[in-house]
Amino acid sequence: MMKLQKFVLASITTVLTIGTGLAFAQFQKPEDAIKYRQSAFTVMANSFGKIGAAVKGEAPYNKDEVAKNAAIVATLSSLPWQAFGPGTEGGKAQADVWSDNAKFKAAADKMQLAVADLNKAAQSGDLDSIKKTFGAAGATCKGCHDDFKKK
Ligand code: ASC
Repeated sequence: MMKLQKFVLASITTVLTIGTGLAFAQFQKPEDAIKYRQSAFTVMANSFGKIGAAVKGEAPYNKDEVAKNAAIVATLSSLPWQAFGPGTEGGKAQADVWSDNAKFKAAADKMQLAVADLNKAAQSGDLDSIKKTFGAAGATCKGCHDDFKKK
């Protein structure tokens, strides 16, 4: 085999080995995955709730605070999903997460788009847009909970 081909093959093998290793190494036990996803949701809910207080007039609207919290929500919104892998059933997740995974993924994507919109509005500081996008984002949280979270 030519040197270059050998190098490319070796590189691909290395990347695949490391990638697969990480995928398995990330969560040693299902409980670790459950704790990870619940923790991500907990931190998101904390920031989302703070935005909610400002949106509902329960707390003064502070542009920087809302922008900071919206950025936290937007950043964390990509994290929980990797912790719903096969074999991690449990916690407050309904079995439908795994049995209807395409629908769950679609709901997850919808939420991530909605909180990205909220973040954009929050960075702009336009309270009307923040209110609108906050409502839309909250609806994606609730929709997914209705379908996939145990009461
Ligand atoms: C929150 C929170 C949720 C959503 C949802 C919106 O603050 O913790 O899960 O909003 O209640 O309907």
